[in-house]
Formats: sequence, C-alpha cells, structure tokens
Amino acid sequence: MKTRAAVAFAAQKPLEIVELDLDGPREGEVLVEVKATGICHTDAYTLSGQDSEGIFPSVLGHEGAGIIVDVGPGVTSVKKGDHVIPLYTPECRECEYCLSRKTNLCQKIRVTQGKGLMPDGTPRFHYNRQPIYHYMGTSTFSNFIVVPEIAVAKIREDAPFDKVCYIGCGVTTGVGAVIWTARAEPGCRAVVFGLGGIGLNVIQALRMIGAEQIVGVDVNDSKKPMAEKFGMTHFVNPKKIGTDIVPYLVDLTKGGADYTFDCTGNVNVMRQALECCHKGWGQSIIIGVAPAGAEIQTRPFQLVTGRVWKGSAFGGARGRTDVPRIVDWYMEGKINIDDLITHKLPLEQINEGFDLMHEGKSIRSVVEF
Ligand code: NAD
Ligand code: DAO
Ligand code: ZN
Ligand code: ZN
Repeated sequence: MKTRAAVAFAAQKPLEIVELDLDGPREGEVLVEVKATGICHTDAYTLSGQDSEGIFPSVLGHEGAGIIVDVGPGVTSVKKGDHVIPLYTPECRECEYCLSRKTNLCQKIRVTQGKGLMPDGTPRFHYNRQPIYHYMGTSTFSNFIVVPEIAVAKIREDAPFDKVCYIGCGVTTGVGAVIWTARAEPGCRAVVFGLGGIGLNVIQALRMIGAEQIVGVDVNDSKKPMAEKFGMTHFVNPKKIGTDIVPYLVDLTKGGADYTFDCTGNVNVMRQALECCHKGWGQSIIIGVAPAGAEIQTRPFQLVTGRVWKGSAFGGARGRTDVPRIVDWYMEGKINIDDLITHKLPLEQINEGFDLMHEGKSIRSVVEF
C-alpha cells in the first residue's frame, strides 16, 4: 500500500512529505493508521545528526496514537479496530528483562529496532524501490506504520488521539518517573529542574500522589505560571537568587529533598539535583538526555552518605501494562494533557512544529493526519 509520510532524507535537512510504499504486516506485526503524533526533542536531536544511532533516510516520530487496520499471522493480543499507542519501549513479557520485573527495558527487538529494521531484519518502507528506515520502532510521522504487536499498547476507544498521542513519550516519561522510577510517596518534598514538557508532567504526577512540597527550578521566569497551574508550590530561578543553588534548595526543603528530577539534560544541573537531595535517603532521578559525550560528576561522599542517583527511560513504564493506565488517569481528569498541547498542525507543516520547539514557543506541537 501507499502511505503519506514526512521523511528525513538526511541530517539537518527539513523533512519532506512524500508518498512511500509500505509492505503489509508479517508474522507478529500489525498495521496501524496513525491519527496524531507529537513532535519531541528526541526527533530533533536525531534530525540534527548528533544521535549516534540516527539512520537516514528514515521516518522519524515516536509519540503517536491510532487504530489497528490489519494484523499479520499469529497476532493474538490485539485486533483490527483496536485503538493503540505505539511503544518505542516494547513489552514482550517473556525476555529476561521483562521477566526480571526490575526494568522496563524489554530487549526482545532491541537489536533490529536500533538498526531501523523490523524484527525479521527488513524494512517495511520503500521510496523509489530504495529502503527507508524505521525510527525507534515507531516512525509515527507516517500516516500508516507496521509495528510488532509487542510494541503497541491497547487503549480505550473514547480517548482523543490528538491528546493521548503525547502519552507515547512525554507524559509517560514525566509521570512515570515519579510513579515507577522514584516511587515517590504522599507527603514527600521534591525539586524538579527544568519546567518544559517533561518537567510539567513530573510536577503533575507529584501533585497527583500528594507531595507536600514541589519546588520548580528554571532559568526562564516565563515557565512559572504554567508550572504553578500543574502543582508547583515554590519557584526558583537560579540566576536570580544571588547564592549557590544547592544550599539554597537544601534550606528551602528543610534539609534536602526526598526526590529530585533532572528534566534539563544539563550535566551541571544533574550534579545540583543530586547534591540537594536529603542526606541518608534522597533520590535523584535523571530524565534529561545529555549531549553526546557529556559526563556527570560528584564527590563519591555524596553517595556514601545515602543519596541515590538513578536514571529513568520512558518513566520506567511497562508500555502495554502501564500506558493504558495513564490514558485512564487522563480520561478521569487526574492528569492534564490539554494545556500542554500548545499547537496543532497538518503533516504538511511538520517542519514548523520543529521551528516552534527550537524557538521555545511550544510545549508540545501535535500533527494530525
Ligand atoms: P524543554 O526544552 O521543553 O525543557 C527544558 C527546560 O529546562 C526549559 O524550560 C529550560 O528553560 C530549562 N533549563 C535549561 N537549562 C537550565 C538550567 N541550567 N537550570 C534550570 N533549568 C534549565 O525539554 P523537555 O521536552 O521538557 O525535555 C527535557 C529533557 O528530557 C530533554 O533532555 C529530553 O531529551 C529528555 N527526555 C528524556 C526521556 C527519557 O525517557 N529519559 C524521554 C523524553 C525526553
Ligand atoms: O534498551 O538500550 C535500550 C534502549 C532504551 C531506549 C530508551 C530511550 C529513552 C530515552 C531517550 C528519549 C526518548 C524519547
Ligand atoms: Zn520523546
Ligand atoms: Zn521483553
């Protein structure tokens, strides 16, 4: 069949809208009609050429929602007509990683996914008979995609695609870091560094679980009103306090935070986030993705004295199990997604969505097919 897609033919070049050939689903695969997709920093990072795993030409996009329109042989967990969110972190429920119950990083299709291929080692997209590679196992900048059944979360049918597509990455990353990575408890004190799309989702999850204090830190004062709307109780702009941020935050949180979250990707901020944790038990969760080659630093005594440094990918969420729960939380009004979708665009204007993100004018732009 044919599908309309925004193709990244080369790094640092605008995406081009073309019609691709798409092979149908094979054993264990499903064909999804993508209804809406968000544009995330990671798509821009790969398009910039800095991503060592970036492959061109490819169809980017990893934050989508849509409907299954066909299934390949042997598919049992989903069927035609099901509403789904594609998962860049699949959940096979049978690999060593899934069975460990210690991680959400299912490895069942990791090798081929990293090469931009389907699990049988071939691509489903072609253009002028040349292969076009998949991206993060999802490629949601295409109107139709083929993905393994272990890489879709079945969701309720009354959930609006143009909102819940954001659960495909940003919402789950922020909300999940609080719920599944930190396992933060009611009454805790937390500091969130970076009040962009990810930080706001961390904040609303902290409010949802009943955190006592939610301190937001950002170098940009304009982030304050939205963060307050999402549950931030105190705002700190490090450029305006006139003193070292770490002792300032330790004092503000009455001895250090129980949980801190880096949502900036800046390694100096990651150090501050660790060091303003409470002695003896504070946990710092790294969510931000640092530039290629960057390294983190601290004095080991920070860890000897009980602070814990952790990372979180896709919020520690097991996609097929946890993503439908987050969709329910949205539908029940427990989390707010609507205010985070600041722009909606047709596929033809997808490059404008990237511009809005680079200019800091959007929280999330969503492309509707
Ligand atoms: P964003 O650019 O919208 O927000 C970042 C915020 O950090 C901005 O408000 C900016 O003003 C603030 N900031 C920058 N430097 C700062 C500093 N020195 N001190 C305090 N605040 C500072 O980005 P986003 O969409 O919210 O994404 C945040 C990070 O999360 C990115 O690095 C992204 O790649 C990463 N991410 C990680 C995962 C994961 O699974 N771990 C998934 C998605 C995104
Ligand atoms: O299992 O090695 C692996 C791959 C894990 C990929 C997790 C990626 C999460 C962080 C990148 C930002 C995603 C938008
Ligand atoms: Zn993303
Ligand atoms: Zn697995």
